[in-house]
Amino acid sequence: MNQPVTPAGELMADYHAAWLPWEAFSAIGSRRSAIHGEGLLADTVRREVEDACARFGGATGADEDAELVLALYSWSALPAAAEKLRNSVAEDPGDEGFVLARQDGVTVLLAGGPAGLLYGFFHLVRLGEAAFGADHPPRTHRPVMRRRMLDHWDNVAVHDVMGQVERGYAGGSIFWSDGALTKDPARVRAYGRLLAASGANAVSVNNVNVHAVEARLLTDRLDDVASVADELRPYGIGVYLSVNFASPIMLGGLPSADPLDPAVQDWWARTTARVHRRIPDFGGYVVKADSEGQAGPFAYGRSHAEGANMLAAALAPYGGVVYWRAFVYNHRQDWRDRSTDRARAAYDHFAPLDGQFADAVILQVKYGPIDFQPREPVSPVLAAMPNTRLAVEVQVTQEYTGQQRHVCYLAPLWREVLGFRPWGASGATVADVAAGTGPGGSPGGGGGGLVAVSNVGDDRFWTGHPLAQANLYAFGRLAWDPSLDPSAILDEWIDLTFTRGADGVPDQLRHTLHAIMDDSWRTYEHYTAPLGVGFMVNPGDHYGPSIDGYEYTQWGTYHFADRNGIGVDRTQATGTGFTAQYPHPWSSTYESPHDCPDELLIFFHHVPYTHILHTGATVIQHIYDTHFAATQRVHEIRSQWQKIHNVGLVDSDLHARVAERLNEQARSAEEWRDQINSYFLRKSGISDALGRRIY
Ligand code: GCV
Repeated sequence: MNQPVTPAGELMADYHAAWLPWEAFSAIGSRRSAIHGEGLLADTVRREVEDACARFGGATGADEDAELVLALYSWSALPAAAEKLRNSVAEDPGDEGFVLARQDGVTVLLAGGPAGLLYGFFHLVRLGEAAFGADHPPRTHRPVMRRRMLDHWDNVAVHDVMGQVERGYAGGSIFWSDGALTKDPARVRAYGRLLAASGANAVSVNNVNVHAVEARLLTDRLDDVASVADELRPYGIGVYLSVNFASPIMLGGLPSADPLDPAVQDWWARTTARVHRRIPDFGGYVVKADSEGQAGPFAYGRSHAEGANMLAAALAPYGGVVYWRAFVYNHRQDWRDRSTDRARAAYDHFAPLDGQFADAVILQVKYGPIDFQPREPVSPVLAAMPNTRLAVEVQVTQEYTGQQRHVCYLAPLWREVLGFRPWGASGATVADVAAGTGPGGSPGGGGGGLVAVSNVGDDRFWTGHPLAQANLYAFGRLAWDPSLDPSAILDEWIDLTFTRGADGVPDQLRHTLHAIMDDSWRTYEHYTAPLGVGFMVNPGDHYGPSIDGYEYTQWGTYHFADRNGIGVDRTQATGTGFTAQYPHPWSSTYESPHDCPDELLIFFHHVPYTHILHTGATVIQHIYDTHFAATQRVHEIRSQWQKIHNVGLVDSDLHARVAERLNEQARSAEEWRDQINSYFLRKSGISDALGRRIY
C-alpha cells in the first residue's frame, strides 16, 4: 500500500485511537482548506489537515475555493473570508483562543496565537460535519483556566510495592521504562496529541514522591526530560518536573536544604538556569513537601511560604512556576486522640500563610480535605486564601474510585466541585477561584487552574478500563470550560470515540453508554463507604472493602462506628471544629446534623443509626438500601453491555476488556455490599426493614 504516511497517521496506526480515530477527521479531510500561520503549532495543524486530506480526498493550500480557513488573527495577508471575519470581531481572542464563524458557505477560524489554532482545529474535529452546516455568526472560544495540567505519578524505575506508576492502573509509565527513557517516544507524542484534543496543556512527568533515581531528572538525567518535552511540544504540552526539596543535599552535596541558606538558594538558581537552558519552555516544578515522609522546610524551622518562595525565585526569571502541594498532614497520628483531625490539616498549615507566597507560586489543593475520596466536602482551603494563586487538584487515576476495574465516570464529581459556591448561592465558585476570577481577583497574575493525577499507562487502551478514557477526556474539557455539562461531555466523547460511518453513533450504543456511565460515580459511592465517611478500603492498595482497615492506624482516617452510631464529629460545638474552617453559610450548614446534606452527614457528624435523613430513611436503612440497589445496578449495566456485544456495536477486543472489568466490578460490589451491610447489622443490631439477606 502506497498510502502517504504522515506523523499523525503513524500515531493513529500504532496506538489505540481513543477519541481521535480516523473517522473523526473525515469532515475536515474531505474538504479544501487554507491554513495561514507559522511556528511549530501551526505546522502541527497543517500536518494534521494534510494527513486527513490524504485519507479523505480533500486538499490544502487553495485560498480562493477553500471551504475551511484556519488563520492567525494577526496574519497579514488573510483570504477574503477571513479578512471579513477579522473586521467583524472586536478583539484578538487571546493566545489560546479562537473565533469561529460560518459565512457564505465558508468556515473560518481565526486564532489569537498558534495554540489557539491547535485548539480550534480540535474543536472542528469535535464538531465534524456540524462545522460545515448553516452559516452562523462569530463565536469566541477561549479556556476559562489558563493552566490545565496532568500530573503523572510515574517512577523512572519500578519502586517497591507501588510498582512503576504510583496508584497507576494502566500498566507501566509511558515516559520511563526499565529505569531509562522510554524507547517508544511516539507513544508520548500520541499522548500529547490526545491531551491537546481534550484541552490540557501541561504534564508533570514524574511522581511527587521523588525517590533517588527520579531526583536526578533535575540534573544528570535532564536530557531524558528534554526528550519527553521534545515529543510533547508539537502539541502545545508544557513539561514540569516533580522535585525533591532535599535535592541540594541529594544531588548538590550541600549539608542542608534550608530555603534561607544562600548556598541552597544559589544551588536552586544555578540548577534551574541549567534546566531552562536545556528546555527553554520548561514549565516549572511540582513539590510535595513535609508530607508522607517527603522532605520539606519544616526540618529547618521554615514555613511553606519560605520553602515555596525560594523555588519561585529560581523559576521566575524564566517565567516558570512552582506548584506547591497543600496535601500536608500528620501521617503518624495517635488514633486514640480524637481531637486531632486530618481534615483540618491543610487549612491549619496554609490559611495563615495567605498573602506570603510569591507570584510564581501556585498552591495546589486537593478538592477535598482528606484524600480524593468518592465523596468529601470541598476543601475549605479553596475559600481561605484570596491572596494566593490556587489550583484545584483532582484524581483521574481511580485510586479510590474502583482503580479502573470499576466504571466510574468522574466528570459529575468534578463538575460538582467546580460549581460549588463556598460563600453561598450568590458567591463565586471553586472554578472562579481556580481561574483567578474569585475573591481577591487574580493573585500572582492568574489562577492556578486545574490539575489532575493522570490515569494513563502503557496499556493498549491507555487507561486499563477503556471507558476510563472518558475521564481523561472530561478532565481536559472541564479545565477548558468548567461549566460544561458532564452528560454533554460524555456525548462528545462517545461521538468521537465510537462514530463509524456516515450515520454516526448508533442510538443503542449511545443509550447504553449513558446508562452505564452517567450515574456510575453515584452508583460507586452507594455500594462503597456510606454518607461521606470515606476510607473503608484495604490499607495499602486501597482496593475493596476493609471497614476497620484504617480504624486503629496512624493515618488519621477513622469512622468511629460503635453499637450506637457512626461518623466523625467535626462540629465546633462538640467536635474537632473543622466546620469553622468554612465561610458562612456552609460553616453553619455543616455544623447542624439537620441541615448538613445527607451525602456528607457522617463526614461531619457522629449520629445514631436511627438518625432520620432528609430522604426520610434512617441512616442504617439508607446503608442497606443503597448497598442493595447499587449492587443490583452493577448487574444491570453488565447485562446492558452484553447486549451491545450481541449486535456487534463495538470492537470485540474493547468489548471483551470492558466485559472482563464489569465482571470484577460486579464481584467487588457484592463484596462491598455484603461486608458493609453485615458489619453494620452486627454493630447496630438493627435488621433490614425489607428483610433482605445480610450475613
Ligand atoms: C503520591 C495519597 C496516595 C499516595 C499519594 C498521595 C499524594 O495518599 O495514596 O500514593 O502519593 O496521596 O497525593 O501525594
